[in-house]
Amino acid sequence: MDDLKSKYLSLVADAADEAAIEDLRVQAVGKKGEISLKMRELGKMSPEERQVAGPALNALKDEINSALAAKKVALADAALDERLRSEWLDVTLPSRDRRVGSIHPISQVTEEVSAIFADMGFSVAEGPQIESDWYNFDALNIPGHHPARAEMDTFYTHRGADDDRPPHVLRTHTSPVQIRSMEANGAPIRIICPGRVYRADYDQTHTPMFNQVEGLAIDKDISMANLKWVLEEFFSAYFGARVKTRFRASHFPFTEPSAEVDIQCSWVDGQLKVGEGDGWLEVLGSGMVHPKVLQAAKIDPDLWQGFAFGVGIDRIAMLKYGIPDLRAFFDSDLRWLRHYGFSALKVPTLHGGL
Ligand code: 2NL
Repeated sequence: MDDLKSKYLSLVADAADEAAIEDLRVQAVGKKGEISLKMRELGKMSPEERQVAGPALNALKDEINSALAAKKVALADAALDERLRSEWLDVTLPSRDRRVGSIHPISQVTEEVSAIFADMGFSVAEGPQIESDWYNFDALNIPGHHPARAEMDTFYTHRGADDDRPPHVLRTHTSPVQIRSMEANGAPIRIICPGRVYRADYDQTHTPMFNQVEGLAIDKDISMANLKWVLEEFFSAYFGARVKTRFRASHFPFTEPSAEVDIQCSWVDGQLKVGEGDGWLEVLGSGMVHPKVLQAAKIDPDLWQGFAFGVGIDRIAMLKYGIPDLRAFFDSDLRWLRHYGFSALKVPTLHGGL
């Protein structure tokens, strides 16, 4: 019995892990373990022998069980100590650098413009970028022979060989959105239509896709005086300084009379300043909506009249933020724009990353 005890206590002491302890438990006190076999022999003993051996075996079983349990706890403690020693974190290390997303400057300017016009009672209308030639041209009094309708200037969709419907176009302005709005809601109406437009043009100052915002106000007594006030109000709010405008007679098929609008500016040390000096910069086309256009949009030109205008978003974004080349908007790496003060790019990071 003493042999058994010293054998198992030393085996337990030497056990390297939990699996070894479990093996020892089965071997010593398991159903077919050495102690259990000894206990089974108690039946063959005389009562006197049994009275001595029984309690001794029980005591031995208890002792081995508690040695196993104690060793198990000791091993777990040692394992935890080892983990605490090896698995540590330097919480003072800087976090990993991450890329920071931001709002594209065109989207940002579109939001600014929409907010300013919203203050003047204009809501935002949107429509399809692939249009029928009716909405893009005919409804706007642009005749079939007009150069804008030539393949050279407009992207046309492809029709199948046996399909003789007229092809659709990528809208060349957001005017079709205004036609659709007039048709759907009637007059009076005050909307702006920002969005992507397409023209087959590519050089320093033209990209085949660009962004435009058009505005439309139709009521019983809207005049060009209202147009001038709205535009001056807009430019002043947008550029953050009182901006004068100059109207020059012009021609568009969809307005009559038509005017090109310049804003007041000056050049100081090679830098353009909007809203000061005696220079003028052309930024916008406008006019009173042509009666034929109202008619095409199911509005009675004998009852209603109004103004419309169109301006390039890219252009007014460049003017406000001093961006020299239109193609910058198509650069996927926009970090350079921080230089021009685009607020959405000034995202604070933990440790001065991007
Ligand atoms: C330009 C010219 C302009 C319009 C757009 C318009 C829309 C309707 C009816 C009449 Cl539905 N006009 N839009 C009017 C005048 C000029 O844009 O050169 N933009 C940069």
